[in-house]
Amino acid sequence: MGHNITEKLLKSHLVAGELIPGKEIAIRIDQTLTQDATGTMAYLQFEAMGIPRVRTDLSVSYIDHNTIQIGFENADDHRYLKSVAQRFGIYLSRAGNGICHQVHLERFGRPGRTLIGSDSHTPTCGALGMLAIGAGGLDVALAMGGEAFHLSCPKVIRIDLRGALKPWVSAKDIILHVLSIFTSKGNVGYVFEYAGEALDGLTVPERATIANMGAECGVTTSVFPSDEMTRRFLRSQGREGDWMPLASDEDASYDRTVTIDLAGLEPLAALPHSPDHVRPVREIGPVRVHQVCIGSCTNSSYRDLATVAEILKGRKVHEDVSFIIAPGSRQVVENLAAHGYLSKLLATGARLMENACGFCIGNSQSPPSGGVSLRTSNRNFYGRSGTKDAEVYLVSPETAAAAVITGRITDPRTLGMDYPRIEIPEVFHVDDGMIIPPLPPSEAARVEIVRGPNIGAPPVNTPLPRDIDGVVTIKVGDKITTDHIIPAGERMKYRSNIPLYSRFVFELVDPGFYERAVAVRNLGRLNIIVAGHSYGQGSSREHAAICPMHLGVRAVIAKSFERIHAANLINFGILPLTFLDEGDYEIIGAGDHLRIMDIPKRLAAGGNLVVEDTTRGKVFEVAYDLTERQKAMILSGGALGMLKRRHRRGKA
Ligand code: MIC
Ligand code: SF4
Repeated sequence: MGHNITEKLLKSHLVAGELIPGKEIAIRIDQTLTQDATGTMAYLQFEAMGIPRVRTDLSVSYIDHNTIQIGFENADDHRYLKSVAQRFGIYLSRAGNGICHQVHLERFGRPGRTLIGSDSHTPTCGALGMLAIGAGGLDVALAMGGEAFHLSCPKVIRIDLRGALKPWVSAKDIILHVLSIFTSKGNVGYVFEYAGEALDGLTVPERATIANMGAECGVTTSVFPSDEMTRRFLRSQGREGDWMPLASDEDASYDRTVTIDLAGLEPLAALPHSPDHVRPVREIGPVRVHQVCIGSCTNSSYRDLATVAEILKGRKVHEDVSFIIAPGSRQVVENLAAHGYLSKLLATGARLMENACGFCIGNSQSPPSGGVSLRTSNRNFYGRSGTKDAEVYLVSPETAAAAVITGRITDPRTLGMDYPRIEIPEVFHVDDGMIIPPLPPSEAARVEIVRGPNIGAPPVNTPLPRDIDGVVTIKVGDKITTDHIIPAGERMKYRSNIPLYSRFVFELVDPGFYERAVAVRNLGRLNIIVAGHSYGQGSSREHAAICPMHLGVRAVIAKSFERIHAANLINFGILPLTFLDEGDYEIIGAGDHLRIMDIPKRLAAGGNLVVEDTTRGKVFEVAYDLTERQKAMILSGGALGMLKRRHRRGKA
């Protein structure tokens, strides 16, 4: 039988396991990417592994998240990242060069290759026919060290795109529609593979918008074929030589097929506070808008910004609206400028921001109190914008532009103008001057690594005790995101300083958590988190595991987990346990005293773990989904601890 694209990519990189959905496999990783907010920790971990140079075909370190630099911390991190890149053979994309996913798509992504990145939107490069997966920094560090990447062999859903988009409807509306079908939970362990005649009309940056937000569905990744469109895009980047064709076989099979008629789509929006809370824009009504932000790794390509410029040409921003533009890359800005679009945007009253994550991660441009913000980004989680009571809607660039003019949520089809269709340059102006290439090994070995006072040692957990004597320090509901667990925004500058950053764990949900967790830890007990479905949605930030670990959290009992977060918990020696009977979730209360006995023995036997809630006088069982490799990792206190011990044994 023939293979689909996902199977082909997995098969050509498989180093262990069999391609049986649900079974653990290991694949070889060709490329890695990191960004600064997760990268410092990833490189500290890489350093701890004691490997002289990265063993991938290509590794790139991007500086795009913490570029506001209030205080010395981030500038110190940037300096550290540069020195590490030079020491270990890594490309460095400097601050101001652009958002990692946009730049990687433009300059480095290659069809047929594997990529893992310490950022959950790494699947953006799936638009090029890559197998691109988001992971925790430690997994990326291991891949840089030449270790295979372990994952559960995914099931593949084919999304067949038919027909053609109507005017004013664009790629963002396709993925919002996909989110309305699949929602943001229950898709762990799947890959979305796009197919169908409509792909002929979708450029690579449009495909990238779709692949990018597959992350919000929680899938392992999204994949597109590599076809003539892909070739054209690579040619426009001066990289046609990187092209290879990649398509599914005629008789390939899929777990399921969903067909979408693009002609039936209309402008959509994700309402506060979840990307899957999708409604047609025309049904929302003329809600007053205070801010419009266009950018982020989802919608900041040349096509997106040039379209906005054409819609807004000759108009002025509504007086109640603050209009923010954050282009995806320096290349996008330079090409917009060369074709006259940048001046059109500026003449409209756009506030031009750096080519970085910026507003999307809430480290700048927070909306006013109770304000409504229309954004082209991918996440509108509660509080992420930096203003707790703000209402953030996720929309296409076209719908965002309509609100710039009217100051209201407006269906762009009602603007009464012709839909501008943008000519995409056959060849982009390309300048890689802001990317520092790796040094040759002899020079690299002499580079001194520069560490500022904000940069601590990578934290390592202790081996798991036989019994957990713990307290439920917090009980949370469904869909708790990593933004809830450890906020980014203005707190993100402490990413390299775990003791300091840990003070903000659950800050948005329960500001008393930190004090309580420390009190429990000081009593010599362990902390336990109890949660509902889809715990750890959203980002790949391993700080959502590291900081709780630092506070003595040793187990999370949830109804279900998101993939990257579960992997991060395991990597740092925290047990991810699931309720066998969801009724037990209702019984446990915050503050309860729990005992989980004989853990190593029970893990070895493969049976469920038994939890005794001594406060309620209840005993119940919990399950776990751990391979033998992961069990060993948890028992020895996480991946780094295990690796260090392995190295010590190797040396002895
Ligand atoms: C995000 O969009 O939430 C981030 C910030 O890019 C994160 C990574 C991080 O927390 O550093 C992600 O998506 O993985
Ligand atoms: Fe940056 Fe936002 Fe994309 Fe995360 S989602 S990588 S913060 S632009």
